Amino acid sequence: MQQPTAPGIRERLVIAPEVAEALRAGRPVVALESTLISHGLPYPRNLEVAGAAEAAVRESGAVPATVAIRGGRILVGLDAPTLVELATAADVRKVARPTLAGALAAGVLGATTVSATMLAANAAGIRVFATGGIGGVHPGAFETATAPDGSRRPPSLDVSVDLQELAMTPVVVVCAGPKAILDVAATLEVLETHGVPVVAVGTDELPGFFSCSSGITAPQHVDGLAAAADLVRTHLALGLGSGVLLCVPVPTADELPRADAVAAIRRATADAAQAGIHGPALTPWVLQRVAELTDGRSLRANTALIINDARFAGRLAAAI
Ligand code: PSU
Ligand code: MN
Repeated sequence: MQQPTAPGIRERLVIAPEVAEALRAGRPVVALESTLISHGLPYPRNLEVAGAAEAAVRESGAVPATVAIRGGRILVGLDAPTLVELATAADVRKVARPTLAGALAAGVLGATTVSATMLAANAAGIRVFATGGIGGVHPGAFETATAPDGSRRPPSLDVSVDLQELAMTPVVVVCAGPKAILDVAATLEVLETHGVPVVAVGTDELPGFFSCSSGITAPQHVDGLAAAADLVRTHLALGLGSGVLLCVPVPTADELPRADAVAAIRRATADAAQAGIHGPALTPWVLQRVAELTDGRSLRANTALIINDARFAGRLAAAI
């Protein structure tokens, strides 16, 4: 599984001066993804969250490096106008490992998902990356489903490339748990098969993205920052080649109660199947539908958890 950093990726990087300076001096840097800005949250909430996540990284003593794609280059660290463009432009491309070359060759404006952001971070020498939730195994990926009209749908095989990237790229991803719109138990199994440590922080239950808990016991857990930093340092020093998934629960005051989240997600997932949504469009579509069904309460949780993850990642980067 282990791969050396693809040298061609390094040649494509445009690292912002502040980020380059911090990396040279060995100061902590945290990578942030941009798909949650372009596809994960509505405007203007997305722009507020992007700014607040960068501010949270700074407050915890690290330099933020939001990643995006433009003009055949991978930008590591964005200026304010580029953040605004990502938050407002209608035609931002969602770029993951399989679509990286296509987006670079076409020269388009692109937002990076977890997989593409990990590739960029690794090439830049950034070890810690904060996001909201990773992609994973979608419900129905492995089972035959029965549609409302009685017809049978074959397994979709929709498993996010994020899981494969965590297996291949030694970057620590801080999230609030696999997105609750996924088959979380199946996602954990695939991560285990790929040798990716999944570690809950401050709780022995796996955080449930919108809610503090998913109702599933975490494969591993640590008490807090110091123990998380020890585990991460040890994992990276072993040189296994894989990343680590650290799961930090959304702050209790901002969570969407699990029963509400489950009901909205069940409905949104059924609506997506009815509407024939699949592939890369599925995750953004379901997130938006959940926001509608919860009268925006899912957005409050989503916002809070992203900022909370960014703050924790900043402290972690400073600690390792
Ligand atoms: N987390 C969020 N909102 C998002 C995503 C994560 O809170 O929009 C994005 C991430 O970029 C993740 C992607 O990598 O969704 C997964 O998409 P897919 O399921 O198509 O692999
Ligand atoms: Mn997918």
